[in-house]
Amino acid sequence: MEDEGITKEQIFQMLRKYKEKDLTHRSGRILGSMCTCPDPVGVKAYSMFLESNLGDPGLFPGTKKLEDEVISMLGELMGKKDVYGHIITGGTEANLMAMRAARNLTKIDDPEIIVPRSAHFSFKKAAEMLCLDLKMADLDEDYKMDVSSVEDLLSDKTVAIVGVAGTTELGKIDPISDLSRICLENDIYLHVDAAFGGYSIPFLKDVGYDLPEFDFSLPGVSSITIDPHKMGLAPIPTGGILFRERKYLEVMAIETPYLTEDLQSTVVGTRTGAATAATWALLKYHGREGYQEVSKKCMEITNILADGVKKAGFELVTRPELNIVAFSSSEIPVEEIALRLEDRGWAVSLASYPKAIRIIVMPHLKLEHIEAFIDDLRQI
Ligand code: 0PR
Repeated sequence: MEDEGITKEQIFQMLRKYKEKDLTHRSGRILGSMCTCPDPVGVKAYSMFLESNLGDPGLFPGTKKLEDEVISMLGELMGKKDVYGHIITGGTEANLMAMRAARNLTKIDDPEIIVPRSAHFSFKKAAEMLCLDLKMADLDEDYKMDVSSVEDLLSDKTVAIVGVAGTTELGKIDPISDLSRICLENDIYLHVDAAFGGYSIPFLKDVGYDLPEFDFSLPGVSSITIDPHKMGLAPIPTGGILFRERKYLEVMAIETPYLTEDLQSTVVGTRTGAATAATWALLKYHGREGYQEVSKKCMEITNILADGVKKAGFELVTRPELNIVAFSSSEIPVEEIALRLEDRGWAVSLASYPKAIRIIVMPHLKLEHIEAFIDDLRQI
């Protein structure tokens, strides 16, 4: 730090230089991100509540009320209006909270959790931090969690099973209704990671897509991760964790001696209320119909992309269930395809299992971007 400050003009001129180096979702060139351009309504709501700290909610009762309303709206979307939860930093923190609740509920020594091989790496972090033994269930031929593998891994040390509704790499929905049955029969905590799919599966079902049950309407589901900063169009960082019962928050509550609340269950202490305001504003602004439109458009473009990829001579890993297309080639290694696409200005990402180019058709991707991409693929 210099001794003397510089002018605002100098600062913002310098900041613009840094920002110019960044990619922007608006360009339509970012194909491998689960984030998108934040909706301006959410940005405005976010900026109104920058000062608000939900870590000390007694000082911000208006924001706390907004959070209660958001949790109830998200709960309703997930099949149960009276749920308990918080708006937090994202899917990683949500998954960590769910695993912490599951572990704290039992008194099992050397606790284990079962996650699908396709689970997001946040479960590896959670397992390490919470001293949980991570058991990976196999996937079936459609890259969904194999129920018989889950049954093989079950033991008297299992404290939680995790299913994913919208996997990170392929957008697949695990057989949550089977997991719900297994968890009820064995009295085990079931967490559904719908960080990506939570804001699209219900809306796609509304408009006629045939997608499986995955939420609190299944009686075995204990908690759900649902991220407003993915398909919910909220500014980052905005995640959501929902619990079926209050006891799951209570088993991980820590006393907070000098704050306006006595107990705190979230991982972070000081916690922005801005993310809550943005989520509230966007749910009200778009309504169910607005979000149906967003998801439907993404799926239409996904299907056009999937057809285009095949016509350009590549092989789809699997039929897209949500708005992710993964493909490879028998002739060119995927790393080489990615390099050639990068040379043409496309920021793609690679799926690890199986190895493939992975395109997430987020709301910032329009038909013209996908058509230009397919043209480039053909030339490759
Ligand atoms: N659960 C699922 C199913 C996810 O896909 C992700 C993230 C998480 C949990 C963790 O969420 P947070 O990253 O909010 O903690 N999925 C993306 C991924 O890791 C996140 C992402 C977004 C990555 C934008 C890159 C990017 O440019 O691939």
